[in-house]
Amino acid sequence: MAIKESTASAVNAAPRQFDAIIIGAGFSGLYQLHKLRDDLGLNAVVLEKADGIGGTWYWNRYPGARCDSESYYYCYSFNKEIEQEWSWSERYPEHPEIRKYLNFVADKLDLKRNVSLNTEVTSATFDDAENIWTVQTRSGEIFSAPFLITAVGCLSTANIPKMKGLETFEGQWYHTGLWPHEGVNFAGKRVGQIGTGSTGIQAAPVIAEEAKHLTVFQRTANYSIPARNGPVTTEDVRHTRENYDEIWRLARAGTNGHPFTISAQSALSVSDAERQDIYEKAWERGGLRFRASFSDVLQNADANLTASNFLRSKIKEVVKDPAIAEMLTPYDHGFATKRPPIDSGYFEAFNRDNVLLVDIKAEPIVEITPRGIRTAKREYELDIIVFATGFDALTGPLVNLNICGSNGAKLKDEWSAGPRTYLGLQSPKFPNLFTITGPGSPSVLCNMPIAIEQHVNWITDCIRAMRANGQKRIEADVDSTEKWVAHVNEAADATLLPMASSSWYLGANVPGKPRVFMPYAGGFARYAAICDDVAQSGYRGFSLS
Ligand code: NA7
Repeated sequence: MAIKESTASAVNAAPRQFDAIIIGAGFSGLYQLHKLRDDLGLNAVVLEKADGIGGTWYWNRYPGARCDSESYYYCYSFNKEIEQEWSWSERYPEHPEIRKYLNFVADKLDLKRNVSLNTEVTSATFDDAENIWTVQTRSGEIFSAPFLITAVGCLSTANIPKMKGLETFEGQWYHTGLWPHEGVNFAGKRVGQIGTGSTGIQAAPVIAEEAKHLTVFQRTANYSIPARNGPVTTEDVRHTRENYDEIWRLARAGTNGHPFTISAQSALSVSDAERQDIYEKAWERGGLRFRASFSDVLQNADANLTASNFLRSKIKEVVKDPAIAEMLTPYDHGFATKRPPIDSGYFEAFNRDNVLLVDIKAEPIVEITPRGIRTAKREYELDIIVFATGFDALTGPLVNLNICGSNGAKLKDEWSAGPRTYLGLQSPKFPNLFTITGPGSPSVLCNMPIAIEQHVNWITDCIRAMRANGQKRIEADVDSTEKWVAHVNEAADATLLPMASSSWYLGANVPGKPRVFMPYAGGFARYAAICDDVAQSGYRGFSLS
């Protein structure tokens, strides 16, 4: 087996020395390995907690789990052979196909020999005298390298709410982000699902088909656009392969890393009939592109209201029972101010006899009992509880690594009031530590592979330049970080995004987490241009020595 496995026998062995350590073997870690090893000739290693590659897609195997970006651009763009050899089967790739794709890429580039699986990083400590990171793993292995790159993903720390009595539940319970590989048999079972974000909206219709009964516990009603998933035809594949250059050009030129442009016209500049027609067409086409129907859906509250109202009316059209339709209709936030889900039959599922909706704002969950979930009103008997309750997004996976930087500074403490990064790539007091798609970068507001490639290329170029100049240490300046944090806030405030008070972009889903808008909302193209400019200036805002 080419992939190396960490073993308990390695406990407290001498540090294994590398030029670079990468944490995580998803899209970002694999590409970073390829760049450092094959372009720079570095001795790099990827440390991966799981027993397989795939990152987010290794863990998220819940029913209905598929990507909301379309398959032809939810992939790498750096290798023409991969583009021409791989073909997707569906408009939105399902989780097994994404893992298959990543394995195909890893095999093609012979990456697995430098991936250490079953290797969970438990701490990382910087040595100021030597400019070396030392990384410890769960089994006691020690790795060291001048450069440490976290490629741990934005949505990889499950948010499992602390609900009274969960330990007394006599059925089974699962979090969607930690789904059992053997699957869950819902046949004949009474299932309770908590959470109606993108995940819950994907899972509910599939669970409803399989289970005897599904109760959906909804805290916040959500908008959703039909995905309109379907098979990819031979003609689609041919067209994509012939047009990849243009697809990537468009994706990199845009706000969200998608290969389509946001309309230049305001939702308020057209007649009601024209606007309705544009929304109808976008609804029929399906997917996240609905957001691009007008220029100002995310900038102007009145424009946003037109989209929100259109989608509210669709819920009422689809859901037969008006009382249930009303419960499912969001009023507390505007469309796309929280991450908009796309679905395959979500609202339709509530027309089924075996699906019940419970509004837990009206009847809060009081406790989990041995037999199910008790709300303020009654007990719901359940065999299985599915927590579709999301993630401690962006900062959770980083803070959990127990990172200790210069002079003993702890990332956990430094970020206690919210993440502080320069360009989302580095934080003061953490020299030679780079984060791929961390807070302060477009990350989750972007089609991830595009954001990942831009970061990996930038980090690789930075390390290349440092080596060429004989520099051993790079650290973000406090000043440039302060300015960047202010700019991240300013970029968010120029949109309606901070207005959704329950958004995970703000950390609002995790009790006690500071409310700070985390991703960079200024747009991918603008962000990439800033990063390029910083690099060309000789890494302005960083101290190099
Ligand atoms: P999300 O979008 O954070 O959704 C989580 C859902 O779970 C959401 O409806 C939450 O309600 C609900 N939730 C969270 N905690 C609780 C508690 N304690 N009680 C009841 N309900 C709760 O996570 P997803 O996994 O769906 O999606 C994450 C991203 O993955 C998605 O945006 C895409 O980028 C891919 P709330 O809205 O907070 O009231």
